[in-house]
Amino acid sequence: MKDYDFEEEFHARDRKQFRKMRKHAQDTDRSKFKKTDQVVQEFSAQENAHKGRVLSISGEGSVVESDGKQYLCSLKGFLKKEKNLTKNLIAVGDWVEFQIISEKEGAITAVLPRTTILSRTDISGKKEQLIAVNVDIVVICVSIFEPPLKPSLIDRYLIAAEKGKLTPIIVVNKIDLLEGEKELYDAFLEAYEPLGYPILSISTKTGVGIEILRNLLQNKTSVFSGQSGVGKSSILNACFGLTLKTGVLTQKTAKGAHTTSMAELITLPNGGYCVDTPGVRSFGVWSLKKEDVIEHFREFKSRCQFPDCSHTSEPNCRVVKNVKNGKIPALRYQSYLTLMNEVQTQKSKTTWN
Ligand SMILES: Nc1nc2c(ncn2[C@@H]2O[C@H](COP(=O)(O)OP(=O)(O)OP(=O)(O)O)[C@@H](O)[C@H]2O)c(=O)[nH]1
Ligand SMILES: [Mg+2]
Ligand SMILES: [Zn+2]
Repeated sequence: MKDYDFEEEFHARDRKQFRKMRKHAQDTDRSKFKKTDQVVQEFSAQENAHKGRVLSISGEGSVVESDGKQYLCSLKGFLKKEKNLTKNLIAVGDWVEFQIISEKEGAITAVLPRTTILSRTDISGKKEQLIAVNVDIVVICVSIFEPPLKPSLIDRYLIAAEKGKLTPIIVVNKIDLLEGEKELYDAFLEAYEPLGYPILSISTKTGVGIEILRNLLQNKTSVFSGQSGVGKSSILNACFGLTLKTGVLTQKTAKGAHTTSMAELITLPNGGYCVDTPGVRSFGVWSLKKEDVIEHFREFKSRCQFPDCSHTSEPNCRVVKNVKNGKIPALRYQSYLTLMNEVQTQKSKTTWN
């Protein structure tokens, strides 16, 4: 299987197909579309605005829920003109105003102010892509093996969470696979536990940790993020008795098969919401700056005697010395170097293999 740099590339195949079908439908049925335009105008005159929440977005439009009903909504033309540095105007979790066109259709007229934003750099490297908004918690899902741990991906999500005002929780799934091979897991805990982020080790296979996670997410809105195949959908199924589609790993690379194809806001049985997202292969933090990286690796600051040190090649830098003598975990420093290298070379999009 081809390795896709961004999951969009993977799913683009389906979207292309869908666009073709839509174009064909439009070409062959102009009357229907004209009629819809007309109805939208009539409703606009009546200022018949409803408030709703965006559950999912696809090529067909945005599914908006309001008063227990779902409407497939298009965007009003004037909203589209606002497109600038943001790739998508509407995101999963958005509160919107919309006009009802029919039993199942609507048109979004306004997007209400957002409290939190989880975003990334889009495939072009030039625009911000919103993943989910108005979400309290980002669950950073990782596994130690299958797929292998990528510490710099964790740091990318942690930085994105801080920028977007979300509370991060790191969930290490698949700990049933650790038997006898705990070295990398221990190194990860040694590096990340002292930083104070909540870390929870779980297994959907044995059930360990599932109840704790369920309680943490109850009555909150959370977004599940991470590489394809780490078990995001499996965890949600285990915690909340859902039936989300889960996939198998490719045997050769132990990577996921991009099973979840679009972000979706799901109502939890006993209160709260969660967003399942498609797994990423790379995650560029939108508008990542050197200061963001320095701020994120704040534990280095007190270790170094030089105020403007990059902690890379400066002679006598105590951070470098502490890495050498093991006082700073190599795992964390390696992640720092990866991110610093990215901002210094002005690359907004990188892979980290
Ligand atoms: N050994 C083990 N395997 C697990 C565990 N949790 C999930 N898996 C397996 O991991 C594979 C991928 O799970 P998914 O839930 O589809 O992963 P995902 O993160 O949602 O993947 P995408 O939707 O592609 O992003 C499946 O074969 C699951 O059965 C676990 O705790 N232990
Ligand atoms: Mg999934
Ligand atoms: Zn230094």
